[in-house]
Amino acid sequence: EQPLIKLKPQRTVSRELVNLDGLWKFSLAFGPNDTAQPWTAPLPKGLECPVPASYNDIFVDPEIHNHVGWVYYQRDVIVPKGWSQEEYLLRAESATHHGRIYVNDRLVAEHVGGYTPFEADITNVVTAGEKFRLTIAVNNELTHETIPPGKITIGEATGRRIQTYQHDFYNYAGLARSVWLYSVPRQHIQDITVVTDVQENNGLIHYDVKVSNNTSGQVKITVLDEDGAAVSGATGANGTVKINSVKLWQPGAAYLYQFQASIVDSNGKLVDTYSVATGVRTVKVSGKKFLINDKPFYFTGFGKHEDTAIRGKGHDQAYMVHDFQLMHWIGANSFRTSHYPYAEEVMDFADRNGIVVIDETPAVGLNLGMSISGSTTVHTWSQENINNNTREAHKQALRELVSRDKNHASVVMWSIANEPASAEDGAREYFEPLTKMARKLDPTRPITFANVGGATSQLDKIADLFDVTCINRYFGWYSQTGDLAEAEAALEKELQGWQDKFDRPIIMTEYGADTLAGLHSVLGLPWSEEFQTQMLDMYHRVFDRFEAMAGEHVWNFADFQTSLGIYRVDGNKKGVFTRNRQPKAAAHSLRARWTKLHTSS
Ligand code: GCB
Repeated sequence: EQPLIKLKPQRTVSRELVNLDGLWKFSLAFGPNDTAQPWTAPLPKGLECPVPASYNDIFVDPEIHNHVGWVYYQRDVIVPKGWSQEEYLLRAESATHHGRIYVNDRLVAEHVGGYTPFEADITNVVTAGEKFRLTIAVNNELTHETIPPGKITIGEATGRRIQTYQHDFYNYAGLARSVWLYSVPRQHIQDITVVTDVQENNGLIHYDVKVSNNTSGQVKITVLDEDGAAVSGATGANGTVKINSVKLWQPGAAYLYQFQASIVDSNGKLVDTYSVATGVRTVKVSGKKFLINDKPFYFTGFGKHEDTAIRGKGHDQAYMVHDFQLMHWIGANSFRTSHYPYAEEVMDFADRNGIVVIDETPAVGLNLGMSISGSTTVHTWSQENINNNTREAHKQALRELVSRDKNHASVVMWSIANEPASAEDGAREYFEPLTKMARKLDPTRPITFANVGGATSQLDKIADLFDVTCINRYFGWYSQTGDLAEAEAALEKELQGWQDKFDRPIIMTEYGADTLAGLHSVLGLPWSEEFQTQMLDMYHRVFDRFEAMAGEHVWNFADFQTSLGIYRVDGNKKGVFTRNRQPKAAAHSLRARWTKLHTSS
């Protein structure tokens, strides 16, 4: 059986890697019924689009910005001539939300789901040393049966297709992450799973290595410490390796071993090798505590977004490093990948930086009754809305997330969805199979979902299926607007309800207020920097009264772009930093609280 998602391409002594990022030719498809096959010929001369980047804000063209449907990216690629004895694959780290890869005229891979990678083995399609035309088609449409869901309507006057969706962040699309061509030996490692444990002073790595069917060689394991010294080893495709006097991976103090798996032939010759950076740590929920390495962990940090000006959701190393620097500066020890899996580079970087991650699927907006401009009376969990096909797509997204991110020490919990309609009839039937699947895919990490305001401890129908109570609340903003005394009472009541209901940790996974950087108010009126600060302070006062509180993630790390709407002025302004990462006043009060929390614990 082929692993669902292959190991992130790595250059090792047995594997080579060609990065295909850069400027690609770019073109829109003309319509949904377009019968043209643009991949069969060079795209017309004209537009070039950078990869990685969302295409929407690159061009000064509303037609492109608002496009609904397929777009095409194209470039020439040469398979290195030295690869004639190897297998070689193309890999797109993401194509939002539906991608097709064509080599010359031929379709070689197709994938639905915008935030996880997919590949094509092209060994038998192109000869080593030859040039080929690579076209990647990307479609941004969201329907009630995709994850995330959305809806396409037809403009009455224009006949134009209009995409709407229930989440507020903008539906950026395109090739927002890297594209690779890479080689693996004929006999190769297909997948590696590591699970770590600690016994007294020693670390254990339980492992499972999957190799290609044709493999005749033996699997050998070597574990190297950060100085490159071999500290443990084993033979065989699965088993346990022990590290004496282990250095643990700790929040804020990462330590990573290299778990090196190799295939060695009968003459002792190395056939293939691949390394997984492995942090040894344990995660457990015990009563009201979230334990990392058996110590209570209190989450401080943010719900984030992959979002920057011009690039949209394009992965950018400068922003990534800077964002982590800012998290460190402000005393954030963690973040949630709201509301979709982030670039794999971000997960690697979190591992190396000791930042803890709640890893979320792209299941956002499974909630049709929710609308910030007024309430509706639709039924979310129904054949015409979120139905069994949606759930199948959701299951697939979950499988791919776990398959991709299972080896990251930084990932301590899976978030199955953001703000589903968990108080509506049908929610339990929808979620129970998903929670079962998540536990089967990964019995080692707790699971959660981010509960929506209104689905209180009395009304919610699914929270008992999960391990940790994560709630998103906006008392003082969407309700009790501007009235922090009323909001405080409401928040207190809400937390009391959850604490009484379950003997387990509670994390506030969203709380915040839209804040226009530079707007000040001596009265602390909404939208001002003073209000944001005062509102967060109020939440913190309340959190500190509850024993079950295990964390606080402010919404959001930075301002981000949204779909159009009268509630948003050039995007969502709940950032503690502006879109270009300047601190608002609240950044300083958060910093004071969080750095103190961490020095006193
Ligand atoms: C929420 C959503 C988040 C929104 C936020 C807001 O509850 O989970 O995606 O951006 O509220 O600011 O309205």
